[in-house]
Amino acid sequence: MGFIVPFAHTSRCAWLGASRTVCSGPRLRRQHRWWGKPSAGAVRSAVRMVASHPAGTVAGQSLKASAPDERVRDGMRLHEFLALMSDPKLAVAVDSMFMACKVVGYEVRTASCSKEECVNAFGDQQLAIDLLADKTIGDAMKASGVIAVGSSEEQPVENQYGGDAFSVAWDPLDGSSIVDTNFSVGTIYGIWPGQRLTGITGRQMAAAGMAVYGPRTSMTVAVDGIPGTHEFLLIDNFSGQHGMWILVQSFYTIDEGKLFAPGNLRATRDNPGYNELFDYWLRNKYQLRYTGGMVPDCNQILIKGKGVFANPASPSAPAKLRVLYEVAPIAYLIEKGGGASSDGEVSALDIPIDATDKRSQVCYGSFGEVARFNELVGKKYMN
Ligand code: FBP
Repeated sequence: MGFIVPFAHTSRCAWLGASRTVCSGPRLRRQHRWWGKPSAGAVRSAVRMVASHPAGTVAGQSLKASAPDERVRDGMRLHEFLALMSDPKLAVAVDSMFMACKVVGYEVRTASCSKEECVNAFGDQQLAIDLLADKTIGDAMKASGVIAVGSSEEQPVENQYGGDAFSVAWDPLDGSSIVDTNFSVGTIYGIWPGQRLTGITGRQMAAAGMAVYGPRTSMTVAVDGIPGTHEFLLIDNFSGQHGMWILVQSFYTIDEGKLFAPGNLRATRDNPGYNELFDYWLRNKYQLRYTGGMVPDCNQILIKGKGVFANPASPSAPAKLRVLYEVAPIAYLIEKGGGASSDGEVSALDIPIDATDKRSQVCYGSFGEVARFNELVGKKYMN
């Protein structure tokens, strides 16, 4: 099923409003509510959107929420959110990932690292930080008791963990090329029902998340049965809430807007479509926001509620992002958050995962931006 560049999508965003302060963190973000009068600005942008976008399409059944879950509220604690989930075993799996990422956040923040090794605060030599993170997450998944199969980008095999309900795939520390430069990095994960991680697609996921280890430690998560994508903040200010995960905002729409994160830029040399798209962004004065870390670069699209992330392939710069550990889980978060994803033709949630090392080019963002990617880049250089 195809979607013509969605007009209704933009006008509906205009009905959003309500700002709020939640916890002690420096946060104030718009939360999308579904009632209120569309502002003149929103109508103008809707008109501009139709005028500026190619009649592109975005394939695949959107996971965009028809309305928010009124039970989800800012300031709620993680255990209150988990209690809303219909499957208690899935809640255990998600809770275990939150616990593991809290520890990984601490390890990232305190271990002084070079690429090869880490020396902890006690001067003890340690595994490189991504192997340390991988072990922390693997141990937590085993201990949860609900995970049948676990697999990570560090060990791309299907490990039997003895549980019976779910299987989980994770990239323990995405952004290995920027961790030593102290840029924000993150953990990405996807949870599937059942006992296998190949012969599946992202659309079968039951939950996904990405932890961001930046100035703050946060977790962006989406779960089956609860509309939208939600951001939790780890409180580490030695207050009464120290060590707690608190919900700070929810995302239901990704608007049209001029923010771009162009990955694998070397591919513009021999992918004319990507070169054309890059020119389009420059010509239309898009704001460049790219760190080289997929987690912060994609998370910003949910937080800003607009923009596009792309990592296209070309003959000399083939696709490197892995569908199981990176591409599909982030597609789930973006699409549940009201945006779109694509491999140049279909939603990234519909890419068959026939091997743990399957790689793909990808684009995430507003429906209009993804439609333009499909139009200009397509799948010419994806075998
Ligand atoms: P790793 O899995 O090796 O960390 O690589 C993934 C990644 O670093 C992404 O985080 C990022 O978006 C991309 O590679 C950067 O690609 P490029 O340097 O080609 O723009």
